[in-house]
Amino acid sequence: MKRIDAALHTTGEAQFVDDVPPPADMLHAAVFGSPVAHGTILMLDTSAARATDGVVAVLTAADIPGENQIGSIIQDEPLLADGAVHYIGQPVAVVVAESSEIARKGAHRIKIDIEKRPVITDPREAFAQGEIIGTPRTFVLGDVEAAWAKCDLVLEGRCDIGGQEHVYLETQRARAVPLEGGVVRVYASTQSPYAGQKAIANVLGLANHNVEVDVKRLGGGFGGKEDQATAWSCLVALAAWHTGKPVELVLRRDEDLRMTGKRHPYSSDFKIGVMRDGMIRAYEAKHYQNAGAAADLSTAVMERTLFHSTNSYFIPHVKAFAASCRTNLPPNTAFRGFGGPQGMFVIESAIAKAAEALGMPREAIQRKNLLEDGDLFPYGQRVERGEATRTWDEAAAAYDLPGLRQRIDAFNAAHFETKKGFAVMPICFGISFTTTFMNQASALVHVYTDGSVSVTTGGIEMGQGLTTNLTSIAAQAFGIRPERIKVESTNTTRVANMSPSAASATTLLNGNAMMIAIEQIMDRLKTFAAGEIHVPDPAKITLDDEAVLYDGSETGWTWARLVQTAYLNRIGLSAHGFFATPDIYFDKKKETGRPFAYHIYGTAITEVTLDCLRGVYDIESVKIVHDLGRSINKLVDLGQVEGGLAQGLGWMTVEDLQYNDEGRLLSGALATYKVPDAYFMPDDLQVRFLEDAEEPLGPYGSKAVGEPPLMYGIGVFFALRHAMRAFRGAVDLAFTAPLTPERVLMGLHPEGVEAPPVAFGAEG
Ligand code: MTE
Ligand code: LUZ
Ligand code: MOS
Repeated sequence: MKRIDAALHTTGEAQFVDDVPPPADMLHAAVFGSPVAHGTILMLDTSAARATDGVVAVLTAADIPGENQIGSIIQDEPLLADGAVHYIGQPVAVVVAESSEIARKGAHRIKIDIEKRPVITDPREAFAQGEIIGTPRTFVLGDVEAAWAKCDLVLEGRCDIGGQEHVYLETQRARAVPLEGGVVRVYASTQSPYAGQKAIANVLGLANHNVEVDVKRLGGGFGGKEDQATAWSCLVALAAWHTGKPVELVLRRDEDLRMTGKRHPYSSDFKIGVMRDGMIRAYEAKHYQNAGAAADLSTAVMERTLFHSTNSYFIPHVKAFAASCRTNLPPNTAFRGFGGPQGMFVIESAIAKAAEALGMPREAIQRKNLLEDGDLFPYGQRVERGEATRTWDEAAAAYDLPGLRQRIDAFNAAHFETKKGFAVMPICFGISFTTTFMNQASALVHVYTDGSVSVTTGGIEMGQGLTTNLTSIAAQAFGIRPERIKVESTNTTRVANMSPSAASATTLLNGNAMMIAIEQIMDRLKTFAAGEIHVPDPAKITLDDEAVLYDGSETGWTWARLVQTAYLNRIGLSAHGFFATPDIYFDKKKETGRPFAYHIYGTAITEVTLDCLRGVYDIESVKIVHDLGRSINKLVDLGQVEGGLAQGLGWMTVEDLQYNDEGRLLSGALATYKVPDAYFMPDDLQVRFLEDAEEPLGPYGSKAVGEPPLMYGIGVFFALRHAMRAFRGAVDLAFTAPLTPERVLMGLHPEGVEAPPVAFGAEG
């Protein structure tokens, strides 16, 4: 089956929030953001904006009828700044006008006077000053303090990891429509309709049932709309509440870049203890997370950093500490991997340092320490049906890992200014929201008398192929053609209390909820059919390609006849299904439990070529063995693997977020913030899916796929480091990401890029 949206996207027929023809009297909003990163508001003058021709309203914190609060985990984030500002771009006022041009003109006329206060952009500085969000946490396994003395070698180091802009194609936007009786409907581009509904209700002082949020699809979310779509929905709802008119807000790209949070930058310290044979005995990490100016999802992101702090390795003595540090940047948020990638980068850096010190190939240490069944994660869960060694060995064999090292060594011996490097990157990613209660989902299924089916779930189509997956699953569960199935918009009046579509678990959670609803309808239909067809056992009735079978044989009945007859006999043709992931729990006091339903494993081998005189490089190949379980749609899943990899490669290499000391985003346009394009991607990209890896919990044996492949991208950093060391092994290379061509050049030539680095031919 092809992706369900493909034709609509290709023809441009697919509708996003602002593509739906606007109501005649719709107004447009623009946001006035703080020009200063930290300070006290002394004066805010909106009179010139109000006096602008075509401006209908200018709203500030004082105009909020309910609570001026949108913080989800911790209530520390006002919708509109009140008294103080904490980052550049923080919404202070919203201007509502007849057009977006007029609204922006009005916003330009707002005058603000801010008494500046000290700006912090560095997480370690924030930590030192006690600017900590929530409480720091520590995961412990064994006893690192006692273990250090027993290690042959103990090494320490530091990592500095950059953030990442989501660059969803569709910027943040929302449209609010006031309905009768004070009810408001919001069309939003959000991964979390329920978060929007709750926040709007709170801001307007309404009951949840008086707020309806509807989401057709997203032009990408990548985590950037898990929490951070909420503010824009609240602002249009507030404007609609005041004006009584529909209001739309569409952020321009530059506004979106400036005002919204990103992947968290981290600064981390590591200490690793190894034996001469490459066994890792002890590992300690301290993570300082740059949370930005409000909590947002930072504490949950930080928790996942801890969960993934040992990646795919078993280490008997572990201590991992993390603190979420408040700075004067936009609140950082979810981004594909959700803190996991940062934790994995640090352990991979520690292993690189240990390998270099021991004079061993990095992959030898990695392979030796891979997780095996029964091993403990540093959070008390045991490895069950682990695939770290299986995916590694399959990748090593299929892609000739021993031959690759020989080929690269030979190349490097024969070339001076061009060097090659490679890295193996195993991944292990836990599936489930780490906040256990979020692992629940509902679905509403209707069968109409013509045999067509309507499905609503709490899941969001954000480009990842959820609609295609749900259609396939529903068609299979009913035994009917996929054309019979229509997946509806996600709507808070049809499905209540949904969790965000996130954590890669959308098909797992919502697919199962939908299957439970379908099973209820099918049970009723089968019981009814048994009577009509005069057969004894309803359980032996099945549907295959719309034919009703008994014990595998034709009955002469079809789906259409069955549904029509059931209706006339007053059999219910609708059902609501509810699913909650079984057997997961976590005790935050003891920091142990079984937080994940299962883990995703895989291995990537990355090869690069580096021009050591210019710092520029080419990603030659990335070759992956990945576990999808039993895929629902291989093309959809392949798209997820390749797309995730692209984002991971970009994060590690060219995507360089730069803020100055005043908290101003310098890479505030897509001209200065580079993302990987088709040419940047490896020429040779191969993906093999693991056989016989069905997941009993997933719909039809499928496994989650959305986030894990991003972490294959981490390999490119170590492949580049390998090539750099082949050119100049003696220089001390930093574990600073992204490894841009500029950083490569300066890393290779620390004495200055103009001086000739070494006598020609002296190294190789
Ligand atoms: N793929 C596309 N095309 N667009 C997206 O926004 N988001 C990613 C991933 N793949 C995303 C995507 C993220 S961050 C997550 S958590 C998952 O998809 C969410 O969808 P899933 O739960 O269905 O995998
Ligand atoms: N969101 C969340 C997530 O709230 N909890 C999680 O564990 C998570 N994991 C990945 C991505 N988003
Ligand atoms: Mo994805 S970071 O869970 O939205």
